[in-house]
Amino acid sequence: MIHDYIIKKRKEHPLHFTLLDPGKSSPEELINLATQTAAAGTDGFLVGGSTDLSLEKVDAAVDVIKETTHLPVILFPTHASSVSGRADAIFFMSLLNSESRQFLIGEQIASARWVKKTGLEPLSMAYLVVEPGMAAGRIGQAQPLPRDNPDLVVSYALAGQYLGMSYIYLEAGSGASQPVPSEIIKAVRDEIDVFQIVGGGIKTPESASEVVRAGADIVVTGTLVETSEKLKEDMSNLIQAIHSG
Ligand code: 1GP
Repeated sequence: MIHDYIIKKRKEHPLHFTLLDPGKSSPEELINLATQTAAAGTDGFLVGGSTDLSLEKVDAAVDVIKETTHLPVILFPTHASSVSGRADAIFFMSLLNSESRQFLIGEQIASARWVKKTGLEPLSMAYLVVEPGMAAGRIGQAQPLPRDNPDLVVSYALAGQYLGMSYIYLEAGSGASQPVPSEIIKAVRDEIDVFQIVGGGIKTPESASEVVRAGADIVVTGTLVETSEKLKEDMSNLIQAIHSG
């Protein structure tokens, strides 16, 4: 089970997950990205993106990543229509600060029976979009949570925990100029007992270390993987900073 894998690994060190977007990279590119990030020490892969991905694209992406590495492949979906039954698990998530019922519970209802049928392991997650939020905020129709209001983010995170969610994901948005502020990560860490995932705008070992020191259990990076010219080296440095945090 992937949840058990995460519990076990977290006892050793904070984790790094690599986000791969089948809307941005071809299957051939995904093989290269997965090979290099696995060699650099990533702990697992998230597959998803904010664009409208077809099921065929996600299926193909999951297949090539699973053929390339033995690491867990977890769906990070936007829509029920692109939930691939070939992954190991799915972040079964509700965007708690969305203003749209669709992202609070609609897509989840639409995918629930398919998750059951395919045997995907659901990892229950509260997804919180913090400013600037980028495409995740726009597409998810979120009112991004203010960067200067840790108390409000704690209220959302606690609500997620009390609703039974095992993971709280603080998302600044892919390509954000700055990660979620440390003050927010610390405040959430102090109040919740479940796993804290942080992503969006993390591009350097220094910013990754800061996020981990503030209290992230899992750090997600996507843009760096797509844009780095020395992928293996950049990822090794970033992942080392996270693992030693
Ligand atoms: C997006 O948090 C992830 O959902 C990753 O963000 O692309 O900025 O690394 P980046």
